[in-house]
This record gives sequence, C-alpha cells and structure tokens, in this order.
Amino acid sequence: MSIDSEVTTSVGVQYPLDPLSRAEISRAASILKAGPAAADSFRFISIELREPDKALLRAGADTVREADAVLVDRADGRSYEAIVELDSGIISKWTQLAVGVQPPFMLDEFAEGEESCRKNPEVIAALAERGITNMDLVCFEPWSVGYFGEDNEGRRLMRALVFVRDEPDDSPYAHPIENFIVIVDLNTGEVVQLQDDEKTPVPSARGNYLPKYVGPARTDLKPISITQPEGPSFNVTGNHVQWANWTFRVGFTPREGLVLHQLRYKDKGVERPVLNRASLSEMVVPYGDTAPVQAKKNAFDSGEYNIGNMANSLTLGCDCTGEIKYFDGITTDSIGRPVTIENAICMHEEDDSILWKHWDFRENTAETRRNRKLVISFIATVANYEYAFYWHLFLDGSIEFMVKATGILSTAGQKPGEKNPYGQALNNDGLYGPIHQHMFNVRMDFEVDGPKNVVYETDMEIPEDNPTHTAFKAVDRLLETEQAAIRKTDSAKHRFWKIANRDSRNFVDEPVAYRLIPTDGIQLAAGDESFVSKRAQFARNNLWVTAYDRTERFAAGEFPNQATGSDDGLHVWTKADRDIVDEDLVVWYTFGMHHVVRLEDWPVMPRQNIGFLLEPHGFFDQNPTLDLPRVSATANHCSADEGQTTH
Ligand code: ABN
Ligand code: CU
Repeated sequence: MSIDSEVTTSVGVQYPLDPLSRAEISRAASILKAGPAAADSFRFISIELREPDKALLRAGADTVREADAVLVDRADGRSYEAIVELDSGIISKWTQLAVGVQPPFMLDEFAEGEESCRKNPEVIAALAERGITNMDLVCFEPWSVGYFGEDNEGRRLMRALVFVRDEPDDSPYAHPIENFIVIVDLNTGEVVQLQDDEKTPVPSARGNYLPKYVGPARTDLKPISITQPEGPSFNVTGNHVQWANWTFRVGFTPREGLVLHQLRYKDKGVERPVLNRASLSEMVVPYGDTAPVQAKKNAFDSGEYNIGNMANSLTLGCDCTGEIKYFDGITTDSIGRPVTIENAICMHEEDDSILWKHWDFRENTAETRRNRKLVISFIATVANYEYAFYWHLFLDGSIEFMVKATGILSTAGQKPGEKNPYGQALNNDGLYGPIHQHMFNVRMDFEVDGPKNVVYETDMEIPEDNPTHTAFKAVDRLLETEQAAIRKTDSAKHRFWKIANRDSRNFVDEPVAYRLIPTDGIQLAAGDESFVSKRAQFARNNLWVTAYDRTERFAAGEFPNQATGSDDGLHVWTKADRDIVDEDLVVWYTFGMHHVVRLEDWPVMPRQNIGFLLEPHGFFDQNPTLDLPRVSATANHCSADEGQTTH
C-alpha cells in the first residue's frame, strides 16, 4: 500500500478550526495503517478535522489536533470510525460499526463500479439483446441502492442507472436505457443483480449543449467587466476572513463542502457573534414517478456520496468573476492519500443594487447607498446535476443561503407517443423528465450575542376584537422544547422564526435577535409510509431546533447510505424533547424546490435559485449602515458630493 510522501509528525501552527492539511491527513492515514487498518482491504472514506470542543475553544484553552476517520474493510464489508490524535499518534477510538452501516461512496468506487458493470458478460449480452454493442459508450450511473425494505446482508450496493451515448461527448441523459438496472457490490466488484425488464426503446434524439452541436454563439452581448481598481475589500489571513463589518473562518469537509465558522458582525467596535457554525447538513432528491426504475430514485447527495468530495475546481471568469480569493478543499482518496481540490471555494464581492434611498422632495435632494455582498461559494457535480451553494453576507447584517440548481435532468424513457403523468415529455422520441423535489437542510449553530438563545415563532394574527377590520399584528410564541419546535412554514400567517438572546437587550429593552425568513419552505411530497420519507424525516418539516450535541451533525443521521432511517437523525434526537429555552441550540432549516420539469430545463437546465434569509431583527439599534459613504462620482455612477439633485 502506498503511503503519501508528505507524512510528517509536525502539524505546524494552525487555528484549531482549520481543516486538516495534506500532511495531517497523510499522518492520520499512516497511523491507522500502522495499526488496525493495516490490511490492504481497508478503504478510507474520509479523514477530516475532529473539531475541538466548543467550550474549550470559547474558554481559550489549549486544544489538540485530532482527525476523525471513517473506513470500510472490503474483506468483510464492516465499517469503522476512528479518532487519531495527530501529535501523539494515539488512536483514541477504533469502533466497528453495526453490520449494514454504509458510509458514503467514494469517487473511486464510482469508477470501479462502472467498470464492473461494463465488463460483466451478462450485462454485455443483455445490452446486445437491446442492440447496444459498444460498451465504451454505455454509462452506468452509480446511485446507491438506498433502502426499500430488503435485507442487503450488509452489502455495499450501487444501483446503476444505464444510459448510452452516440459518441463520447454526446449527452447520455438523452438516451436512458429504461428498465435496465445493474446492482453491483462495491466491496467485491461483483454484479449481484441485473434487472432487465420491459425493453422500452432507447430515445435516440440528441440533447446536446456543446457549441460544436449547438452552432455559433451569438455576438450581440457586449462585455461586462467587473473592476475593483483598488482590489477587494476583504482581508484574509489563513482561513480567517474580515470583510466590511463581518469576520468568519472558512472550513471545508468531505461531507458538507463549505463550512462557515464563527461568523461575527462588528458593531460599535465589538465583534458580536451570530453563527458559531453553518453548513449544508443533508439533501435528498426524491422522484414522484411510479415507473419501476424511477420510483427508487432518491439521492441523498450529502450522506450517500459526500458532496464535498464532488466539489469542482472553480475557474476564474466562468464560475466567479471579479477579484477572487480561492480556498482549496482537501479531502482523501480510498487509500488515505490527501486529495486537493484546487480552488474549491470561491470568495468575491458583488454589487447588489441599492441598500437604501430617500429623496427629500421638499429639499429636492436624494441620498442613496449601494449594497454589496460577499459571496462565498462552492459547486458540486453529483452525476447529472450541479448544485452551486452560496453564502451571501450583506452590509446591513443580512445573510442569505442560496442554492443554484443546474446541470442536466435525470431522465427516463417511455414508448414514443406515451405520456407518463408523472413527467414532462422532453421530445417526441420517448424522453421525459420525471417530477421530483430537491430538498436541502442547513444546520445552523446559532450564537446570537452568545451561546444561550431561544427561538420564537412569529405569526401574523388578526385580533378577534377588530372594530376597524384593519387590525393585524405580529405575535411571538416561544418554542420551549424540541418537539414544540418541529414546525412548518405558513405563508398565510407570514410566519418566520426569531433566534433571540434574552440576556442581550437592544435599545428598546427587547432581546436581540436574528430572524429566519423561510423562503422556499416546501415539505417532502412523498407519503409518510414511503421508505424515502422514513429516511428523510428532516424534510417532512421546515424547522427543527435541537439542544446542542456535538455528535448530532447531519439531519438524516451520520450514515444515511442504505439506512432505514429508524435510528438516527433529527426525528430520533428530538424524541428526547430537550429544553431549548436559553440553551446552546442548533437550528435546522429544510427548504427546497418542487421540480415540475419544463421543456426549458432541457438539454441543460438554466439555474433555479432556492434558499432562505437570515436578517437582523432588533439585533442592531437602528439601520447599521448609515456610515456607508456616498457613491463616488464616476462616468457611469450617479453621485454628487452634496447629495443628488435628481431622483
Ligand atoms: N445524484 C445522484 C448521484 C450522485 C453521485 C453519483 C451518482 C448519482
Ligand atoms: Cu430537478
């Protein structure tokens, strides 16, 4: 087994929340290989920073660098969790997980699984029966088998959807081989099942978006150049960022991708905490089509595939424009070597139109201040789809989380002329896009002016005593326990939630707060009796609040791959119904997109924005941006030193 040359015993000077360096990953792997993971049959799934205890960090105590590792032993299919102390080399935990626990798939397993399908004689013969003989053009898309009530005897199983291209750069998604599924054991490489059912003709019309197929690009659009002649307004030291009044630390994990740590807003010279940690905790994409292949599609792209591992290396001018600061994402391959995803995280500023304006019509003067946002993002490719994840920080203390869903539909085939009621025909050749949802959950370890917070639900109410018939007011209801805090959005009540600190009072003696504006607050459409709903219970509701527990990290549990959903995740932890009043608490928000496929989503989908907002709500004593400068006069910016005289 090869061991990376960067093995070292020195870990250098880091902040305790900095992701593991390449050297630290190599060291953790070599310690495990010299110990319990000596056999060649071990596959590393992840080696990542074990974040130090928050109480220790807050107290400024010394912390040690530790790695959390997850491994699979291909010899017997058992999985393991380990903790390695990097300085001492001590393995402080080596735990065999229960039979059937399947950590996320690795990228190299995708390739190995596809290869197992491609060279399998039964698969080759069955495809030949369908007239498909060039195996190089066949794509076996490595989905997890998920869980549908069967006993998989602890096997690590990929359920390959199969597509065929006309030539290597032809889009496979135009040509699904419907009713043809290959199930592969990723530990043994064995094809365990071939499901070769009704021979629906493969749609032959192409669905390409490459210029060579589409034709010449239009020429009418003049360049837009974003220039910051004096450079960007952020300062970066290691993983620490300071921008406008904001400070935070950038993190990256294989499971979550981008993580924000210690997000604070400097107000009157004091750095006030808002979020201790925020990241995508899980997502699921369940399909509503009952066709046999489609009904089993539900991708937990974080917990089944480690979405951080699938982060793109971003390209200047394409993925982000302007004055960019990139951060690499460091992850692990199957043999424990560090893998650097260069430029995995992009950070830049964007103009964001006006922040505030008023024209004093009596004086004929106008004051306008422009907004700008700091964009911190990463983009992951999960086979067919791209998800671009953005945190936006604004000058007024607002925060936005946005997902741009793009890429290519996961398609299906029907007989030409048929009209599947659960999908949208994409052409007249049998290709259709089944209806589905993209559901996301973001975990936010709030710390609004300190660790002890409460959550209120704020609804618009019309009082019974309403003689003028005009009355409406906002009414706060304290959510006292975890069960009481399992909530759905209610747009008729203009519902939002406030995360407040009752020990920190604003100017008018109210608790300082941030509010969560629940945009895109949809819920899972699949019935409660479905397997996917039992596994993705986080998506049955929009708000969950838990008492902080460092082991509760991911909304559908630590290992949702092939799991039943019965013993881990938000719905299990909240059964304890812990007190969440004036406690260190974590807010989990589920939101999503109900993807009713349209023709315009083909052959590549224009981005759909999905997300939510966090806004200061009595956190500041007034608009915190009065000190913004007027926009300076330039040829194409309206401005005047003494105020504008037009509006
Ligand atoms: N979107 C499901 C998926 C993710 C990664 C690899 C294959 C399939
Ligand atoms: Cu979609």
